[in-house]
Amino acid sequence: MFCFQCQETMKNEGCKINGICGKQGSTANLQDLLIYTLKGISLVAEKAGKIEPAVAHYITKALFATITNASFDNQRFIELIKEGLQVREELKKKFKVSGNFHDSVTWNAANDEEFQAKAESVGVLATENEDVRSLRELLIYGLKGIAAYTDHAAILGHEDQSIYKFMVEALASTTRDLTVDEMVAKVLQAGEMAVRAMATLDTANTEAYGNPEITEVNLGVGKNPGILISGHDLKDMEELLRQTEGTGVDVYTHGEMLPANYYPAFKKYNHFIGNYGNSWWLQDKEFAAFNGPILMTTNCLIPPKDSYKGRVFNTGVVTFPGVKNIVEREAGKEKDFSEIIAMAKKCPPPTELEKGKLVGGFAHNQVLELADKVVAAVKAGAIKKFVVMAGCDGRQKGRSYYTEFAEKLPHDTVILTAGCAKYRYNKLALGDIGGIPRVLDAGQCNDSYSLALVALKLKEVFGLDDINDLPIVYNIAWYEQKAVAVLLALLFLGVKNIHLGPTLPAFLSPTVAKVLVENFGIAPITNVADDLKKLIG
Ligand code: SF4
Ligand code: SF3
Repeated sequence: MFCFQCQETMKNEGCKINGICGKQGSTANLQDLLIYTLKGISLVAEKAGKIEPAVAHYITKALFATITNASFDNQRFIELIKEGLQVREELKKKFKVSGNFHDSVTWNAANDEEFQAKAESVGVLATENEDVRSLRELLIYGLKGIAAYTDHAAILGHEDQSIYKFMVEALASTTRDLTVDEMVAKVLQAGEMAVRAMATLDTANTEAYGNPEITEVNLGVGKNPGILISGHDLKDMEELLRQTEGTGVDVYTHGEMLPANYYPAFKKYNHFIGNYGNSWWLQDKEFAAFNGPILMTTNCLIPPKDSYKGRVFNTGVVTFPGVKNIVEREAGKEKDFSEIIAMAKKCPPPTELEKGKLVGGFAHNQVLELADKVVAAVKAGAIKKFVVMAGCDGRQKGRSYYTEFAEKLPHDTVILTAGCAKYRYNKLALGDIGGIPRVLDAGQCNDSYSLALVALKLKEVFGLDDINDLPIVYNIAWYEQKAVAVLLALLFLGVKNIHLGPTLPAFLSPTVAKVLVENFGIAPITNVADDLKKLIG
């Protein structure tokens, strides 16, 4: 295997035997073969000149399944690859596409051993030139993030066909010898598509569940048994809340599901108690302490410990061998969570981890309602700078940098956040500026779109020509591929001088990193004191 798609990759070079994430080498290889199969399908779809909905949905689901910490199950990947081969052959037949124009269009395997053998030959390192490899993988990781957001939006009935068209073009492009400039252009186009994907998901979420609003989220526990729900899928959240109503079972969010607390449609449920615990990497301790069943709706799952494995349920693209999977909803019906609810009834209530409250819900609509107050605070000099600290959290010790950075920011700064990076500082007592909290949480990583909208609005209010003239600086933490999509989105929107940490991606070759530094001023973080001086002055 060779995988370097996430921030925790071995020695910031690449995982070569097994993943730091717990993914086996054979699983990583099958993920590579799945991506290779998608390239073949895309080449055929390009020749066919048409992307049918079933093909678009298959490509989206398959890309999403390869995101870090989503699926650890070889069998699931073999099924997905077989499905892909079928999709590819049917496309060829239907649109009379023939010829051996690329191996990804013709390869096949008779059994699981042949799948593994093929998988070993089509990985990341099959592209020998490190700059070509770097740009192709940057594009593919961006696509994975876009696919995740596209899938969530599609579940709520919102789709943008241009995104599917781009996925196909982009995947097909990675089989061709393009110039560096052409590859860079594709990567930037992925940024544009990431903006569209997040915008589509924003519309889907807010039309279905209302606009997030300022909310005090309870961090303590109640007396009833509970179900803990994590991940990013709000449709699962909706159905779980409806099915648990009146059962005596409470619902709590974990990790990236925390922002569900901000939506009016969910706040109306009295048995929705609040948020339990922190970000994904603490789940081994926190899931053990929760005592009741846990539903993982997307990444980030870590290999469950035996002490609580029997209480974990997966759904959507999340799969782990030996963990029960809640099957997809049939058209017009809900997913069936009755087994989880029945288990919860027999479990003790959660062990309390903390008490108190957390304030969030500052997505674009809510912030724009406060716009006058915010603008007045900036004009009066009460707010000197906004610091975007969005992105992901992770288990590396060095991420305490973000806690320290938040603590040491001057009191006339406001942190804008989204994604699970916030758990590094959202429980600090950072106070407020004239009633505006110093940490404004917009929501999940996809709600970084809200932060971009706020920046564009401020640019308009202050009559500026360039988004970079705003008193906003960017210190972003990344972990997995959705953060890659968010980063590309910000670059597409013209944001410069983003500081990225805890490390620059291993998949950026020195030449590609240089392109990003020279054209966009991207820089790695260094230490808190120097970065504060550089970003805040
Ligand atoms: Fe390693 Fe990250 Fe790939 Fe897992 S996802 S194998 S930790 S690079
Ligand atoms: Fe977190 Fe995985 Fe990225 Fe959605 S849940 S931000 S790491």
